[in-house]
Amino acid sequence: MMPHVPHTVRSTAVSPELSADVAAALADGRAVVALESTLLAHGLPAPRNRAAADELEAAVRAHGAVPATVAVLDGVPRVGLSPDELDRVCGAGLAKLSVRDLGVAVGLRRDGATTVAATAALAAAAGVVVFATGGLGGVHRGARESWDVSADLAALAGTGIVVVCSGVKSILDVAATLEVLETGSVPVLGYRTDSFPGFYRRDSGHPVPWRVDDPAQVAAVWRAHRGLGSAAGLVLAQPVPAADELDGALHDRLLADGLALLAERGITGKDVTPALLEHFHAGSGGASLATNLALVKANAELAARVAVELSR
Ligand code: PSU
Ligand code: MN
Repeated sequence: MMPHVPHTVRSTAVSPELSADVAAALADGRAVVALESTLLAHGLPAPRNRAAADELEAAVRAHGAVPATVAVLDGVPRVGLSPDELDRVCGAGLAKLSVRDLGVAVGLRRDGATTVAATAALAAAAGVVVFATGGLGGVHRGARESWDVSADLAALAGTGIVVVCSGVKSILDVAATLEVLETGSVPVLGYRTDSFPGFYRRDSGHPVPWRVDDPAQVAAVWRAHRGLGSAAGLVLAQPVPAADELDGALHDRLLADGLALLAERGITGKDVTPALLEHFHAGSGGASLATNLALVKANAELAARVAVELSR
């Protein structure tokens, strides 16, 4: 006789675990905004990152939406984190997970912070439509030789989510990044701007294809984009508030030094973005950190307003 196997799990579906307030909000059709954890774990220095996590969630709540910070903890993909879980995300040593790493982290029961790509994938799987971050990953300078193109771009082309960001970091090849977004059929909207923002700077020097001036327009565009059958996400690019913009000369100097440092130290792959951000924070005496915090907070606020509009 075959021994009786009490429960054989055949389904391989892994769905993200929702926090109670995120689950309740989604069930009621209320506004939810996903927040990314790589910017906390690898983009901001500890312990400032922990306060930032709370500030971003508070900014979302202040504008009428429920925040859902996304990460993988003990192999469980989570959408909506408790204070203890945010402590873990902001502590030392968390892996940086892009989409390709999600199955590995789940299969091996690891912890990890999610990038824009991985956050978008998990948020969309949970039914969250709006997501706020700082800057998208993109095509790196010298990508013709290094082939360094962030998986964020492919993820956006295939994931139905609205990403509110301040453009892409000026450390990237902005023109090439915009081209790849076009190839991926990802609409790019400037929020109250005609210029694609450059993260630390309000203007990357490249125009945006379209401009919108209020959250209702974003909601109308999103509904039409999806209604017409597109599977792609949408980029809503908002420049950093003018008062928080990094000084232009300081920015250009740090960028040139930072790129030289990368080459000198042979930094590649997923370490490139965190290393450059850290170089900016150290080299600007904290000015770039203030800029970074201000822009992410403004994006969380705008994302909440868009999510509220979409929940109507
Ligand atoms: N925006 C920030 N800080 C960050 C990042 C974005 O303000 O740290 C992160 C995001 O998680 C983004 C990642 O997905 O950088 C891009 O990394 P890569 O270039 O290795 O794909
Ligand atoms: Mn890369």
